[in-house]
Amino acid sequence: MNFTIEPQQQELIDLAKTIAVNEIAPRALDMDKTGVMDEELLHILKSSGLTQTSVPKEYGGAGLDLLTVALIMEEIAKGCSGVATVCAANALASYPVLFAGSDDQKKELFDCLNQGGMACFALTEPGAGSDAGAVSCKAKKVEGGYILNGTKCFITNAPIADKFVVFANTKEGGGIRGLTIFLIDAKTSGVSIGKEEDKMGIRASATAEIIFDDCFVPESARVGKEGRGFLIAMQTLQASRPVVAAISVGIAEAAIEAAVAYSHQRKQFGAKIASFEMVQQMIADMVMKTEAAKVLTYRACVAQMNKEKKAAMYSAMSKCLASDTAMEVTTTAVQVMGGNGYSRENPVEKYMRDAKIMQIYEGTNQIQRLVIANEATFG
Ligand code: COS
Repeated sequence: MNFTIEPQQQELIDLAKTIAVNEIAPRALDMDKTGVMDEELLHILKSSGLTQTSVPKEYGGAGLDLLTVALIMEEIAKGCSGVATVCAANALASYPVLFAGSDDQKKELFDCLNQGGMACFALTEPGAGSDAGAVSCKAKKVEGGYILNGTKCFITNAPIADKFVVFANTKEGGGIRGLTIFLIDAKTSGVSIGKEEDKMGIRASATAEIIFDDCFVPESARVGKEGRGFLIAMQTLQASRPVVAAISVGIAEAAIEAAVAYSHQRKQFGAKIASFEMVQQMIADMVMKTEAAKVLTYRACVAQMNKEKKAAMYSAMSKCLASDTAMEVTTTAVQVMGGNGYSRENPVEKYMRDAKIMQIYEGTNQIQRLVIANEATFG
């Protein structure tokens, strides 16, 4: 697999690495405890361009390709995957507008992100998770626009977002053919933030419900045609799953670094535990599996960038393998570190809790296997 990274793009990857080491990692355990993103850190991320990785050149952004976005998120995730999730959620919200939005809508969203604004992708509902077509949030056509009613849940960035990219149903009976996308300002009357989740991991990222109560939006808020929302949602998730894979790789790499450092320092039976073959076997497996996940992640980015026929399958494979690997590697890192790994004084138990969501969000790994099997069997 050949790929080149432009010097300008490499600069941003290096900047992400520096910020992860100097600004993110030192705050990660505190943010994990409080469940609140550090305000100063968010400001640093915004002013460094790390919350705007999806903005194209023609709208004042860096015009990064997917591989560069993934490499940036991998670096940020080494510092804290909750922070990477906050940055990646802006990209996730951008894709539907990039794929189907008008010039005005692109200006609205990307100007907002360029000025340090935040966005969220609001698809999931209490009754619509894996079954993304079961959205029951209604968008009723009225003169001049639509009236939205319904509740979205588990929405990353909802409490801090300025713009919501919302999936609602414009068809009477519902179903995937009625799914329609709207770009909605957070200050719109009839929109409110509901329950905020108290999560197991990625606690630096805020996750909440969004409630629409007779919320009127003008026709100009509709992104693309009525009924095209499911297709755009699938295209969006296909593009963003390799980013989840990259975040997973970042978590696994951070866990390996911590476990290896510990194995050099910890002595038992009169020797450093790094010299014991059973510990070496654990570390060998961690490194080998993470490297395999990394290669597949970059391959999925390239497949997506080249619009390859099997891009959806590569995307699903990368997300599934990398997140399963992150879960396994972080669990093994806790094992290498024993009681100290289990203590909240060390970051590996946080990595383990953070890794779990990677197997769940942006499509469970069961859904990824469904996508892979469909392509491998019938594609
Ligand atoms: N790109 C473009 N179109 C796609 C697509 C993709 N990657 N995947 C599916 N489609 C299209 C299909 O071609 C089909 O179109 P036609 O009916 O015109 O042929 C349509 O979408 C329906 O596809 P399908 O029949 O496969 O839909 P299903 O209802 O069976 O659902 C899964 C497919 C399960 C894969 C989908 O619902 C999914 O990804 N669910 C997980 C959702 C998710 O990730 N949620 C996380 C919350 S968002 S952070």
